[in-house]
Order: sequence, then structure tokens, then C-alpha cells
Amino acid sequence: MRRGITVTALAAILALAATACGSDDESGGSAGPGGELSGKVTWWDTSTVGSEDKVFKQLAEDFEKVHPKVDVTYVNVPFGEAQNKFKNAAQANAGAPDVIRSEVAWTPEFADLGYLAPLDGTPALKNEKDFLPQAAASTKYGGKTYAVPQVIDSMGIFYNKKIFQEAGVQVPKTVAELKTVSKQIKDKTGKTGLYLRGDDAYWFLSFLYGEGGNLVDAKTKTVTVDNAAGVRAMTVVKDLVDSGAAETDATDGFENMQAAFKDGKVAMMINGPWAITDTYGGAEFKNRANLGIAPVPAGSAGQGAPQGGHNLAVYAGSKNLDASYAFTEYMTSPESQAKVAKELSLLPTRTSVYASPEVADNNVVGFFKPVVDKAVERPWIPETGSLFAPLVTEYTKVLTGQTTPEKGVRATGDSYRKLLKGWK
Ligand code: TXT
Repeated sequence: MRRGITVTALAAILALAATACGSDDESGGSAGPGGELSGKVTWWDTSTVGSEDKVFKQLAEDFEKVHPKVDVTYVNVPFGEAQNKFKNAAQANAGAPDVIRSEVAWTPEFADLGYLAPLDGTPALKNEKDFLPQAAASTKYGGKTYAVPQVIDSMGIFYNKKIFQEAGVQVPKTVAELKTVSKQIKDKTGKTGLYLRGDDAYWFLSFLYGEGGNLVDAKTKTVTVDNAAGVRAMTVVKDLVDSGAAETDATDGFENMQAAFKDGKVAMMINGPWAITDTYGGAEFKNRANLGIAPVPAGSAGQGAPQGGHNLAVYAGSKNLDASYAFTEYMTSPESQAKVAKELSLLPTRTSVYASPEVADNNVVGFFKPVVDKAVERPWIPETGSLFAPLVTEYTKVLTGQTTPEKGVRATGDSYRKLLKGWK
């Protein structure tokens, strides 16, 4: 009886690849005479260790039970490292996984680089019409499909109902109300209203959309992050921190945000479904009913939250495409998506899954589905993922008083114009 999937550290995989000449032929396999799959499949998962990863590992084990001659090697690669590690390994054709969990913005870049196998007409893509159009959009590039949507997400305000009750406040619908509510929470309970992540520019997007802005306008190939709306949005987030309505950190934002919210030190945070399982582990949310979720606050021009999520993609250099296609299909199947939604409250990318009983009564999924349906999509161009690095540098500097909102967005816009050749 096999022990189940092989769980390996990334370093071991890369070290092995560095010594092996070319790619590892042992992982080769294909459908046998009876169509039985065999050989190895290495999967790089980027899900959060200690909360999400358990469920994804279990799914990989279940896949092996269906295909006993396939040996899945599960490797958890931290989200902040996976993009570059995959590009380096794929470029060197050494140590790249057969399947990678590819964040929505990484997918067009990897496809453009030729690192992903096109999936049209392969067993990886089953019942393609079942995928939410906004989830499928990031898997398309150059008229082909290079990945299969696994989860889709967006952001909302997570709030501590007990603190809200103690302060006698309601959930803020606008940035102005967010400031008023935060002040009352501070006056009545001594706690800070909002934790605003300062080391990840994804947390800036809701405020940018709220001021009617965007990073770029792909239709007119115009950089817009440094227009008047961009200045207003950066001024809004700076004011939230300077006024004491929000606290922030320049580093370790996710950990600090989760700790502050889970321990009841702050009343609100802006976050997404990926944080739910970890949040429920917090002292304040043992009673899950104490967690409220609401739309991100509207700004002076409207309300909008960003669209995020993850796809599964097959490495173009895989020596076991048959098993990799089958694994990708299995991990994104309606049954797998229903299990992930039930156990982790992550949103399915298949329309059909929202009707299954174990998903229909999940209140987190129920909240985020309409949010995702109107979330602001980014242009799925190879450069989309590269827009965050210059932005986060300036965003953090603005929040920590090292530069002004105007200078911050201007420097970001200048970086974008260098990155996006020929854009205005
Ligand atoms: C590179 C962008 C958004 C959630 C677990 O995995 C770095 O890799 C680039 O794409 C946005 O969509 C949402 O699901 C959870 O399971 C390289 O090493 C690069 O990633 C991203 O495009 C995400 O949709 C998972 O759910 C450096 O050398 C870039 N990093 C955007 O990323 C959401 O992602 C959860 O993800 C290189 C990065 O900018 C990202 O925001 C994400 O939250 C995940 O944990 C140097 O330039 C800077 C920005 O963070 C937001 O955190 C993370 O919590 C930059």
C-alpha cells in the first residue's frame, strides 16, 4: 500500500534538477494500453501552509487513488517565491514542475514566455462552458487556453461584530463612514478601526477603484495610475493612516494583519476568502458568527474590489503530459471545487458548483460570489503581474510618510511607461 503523495521541499527538487542532465526522464509516463496513466507528476502548490494546503494535499492523494500508477510529488512553494522560481526552472528546463498553481496574473506571462502547454482539446479542459467567464479570461492568451481556473476571489471588509456592538457602530459603506466608525471604535474601546496592509499594493486597488481610477486603461494603452483619481486614492489611504483610522506595517503585512484581527486588536481588515480558514483559527473567531464580511468601502466616485485567483497550468516541458492533464482536470473538477469551497470557503470557478448543497449554504461563498461577479478585472497581459512591484514601493513609502501621494503615483506611472512600451 503506497504511503500516498510524496511531499518534498522545493530545495530538494531544485538541487536534484541541478545535478540531473536535462529533465528527469523517470517522471515520464503515458496512458498504458488500457488508457491507464502512470509515472510521476510534480505539482507546485502556492496555497497557505497550515490552512489551505491540507485540503489540496488531500485532493492530490485522492487523485492517486483513482490513478494508482501515478505518483504525485506535492511541493508547497510560497506565493511570493513561486513566480520567479518557476520562470527560472522553466527557462533552464531543470526542476520545473509538471503542474503549477499559477496566479491569475502569472498565467499570461508564463504563456507569453512559452512555458505552458496549450490545453485546448486535451483532457485537462473538461466542460469548459462551466467556467465563470471572468475566471476563464486569465487562462486565455493568443487565442489559446493555457490554464484551468481553480479558484477566483476578491476582497471585502472583515469585521469583529463584538467590537462593533461594544462601540455601537454599523458597518461603514464609504471611506468617510470608515473614518467616523474607526474614530468611535477608538473612543469607545481604545482599539484601532482598520488594519490596512502596507506591504502589498493589492490592498490599494479597492481605494483606487473607489476614486474612479485604475492602474492602466488597456483599451487606450494609457497609464492611468498617476491621474487625478490615482492621486486622490493615494491621498485617501495616507489619510486613513495619518488620521489614526488605520494602522499599517511596511513588512510582514499578512502576518501582522491576521494577528491583529484574530486577537481583537483591530476591529476591521480588508481581506479575501483565502484568509478565512486562518481567521477562524483566531481567538476572536472561535465563534465563527462573530466574523462579519461586508463590501469594501466606496470612495468619492464609486465602489469596486479587485479580481484575483489561481489557475492550474501544465509546464510545456513536462515529460508526463497525459498524467499532468488528468491531474489538472481532477483538481479543477466540480467535485474537487465543491470540497475546496466546503472546507476552505474558497470560491469555485465552475458555475455548476454554486448549486451544490455543501456550497450553497456557505455564507462566505454566498457573500463573495456577487462581489466576484462585479469585481474589477485587470488586463490579462504579460505585464499585469509586474505592475505591483513599482506600485508597492511607492504605496509603502506614502503610507510611511517617505513620499507624498502625488510623487508616489507619479513615480509609479513613470515606471509603468518604461515597462509598457509605447503606452501613453
Ligand atoms: C513577485 C503581483 C494579487 C491572494 C496563498 O497563496 C514575486 O513573486 C504579481 O503577480 C494579484 O492578483 C489572491 O488569491 C493563497 O492561497 C517575485 O518573486 C507577482 O505575484 C497578484 O497579481 C491573489 O489573487 C492565495 O489565495 C518577485 O521577484 C508579484 N510578486 C499580485 O501579485 C492576490 O494576488 C493568496 O493570494 C517579484 C507581486 O505582484 C498580488 O496581489 C493575493 O492574495 C496568496 O497566498 C519582484 O518584482 C508583487 C500582489 O501581492 C494578494 O496578496 C497571497 O496571500 C514580485
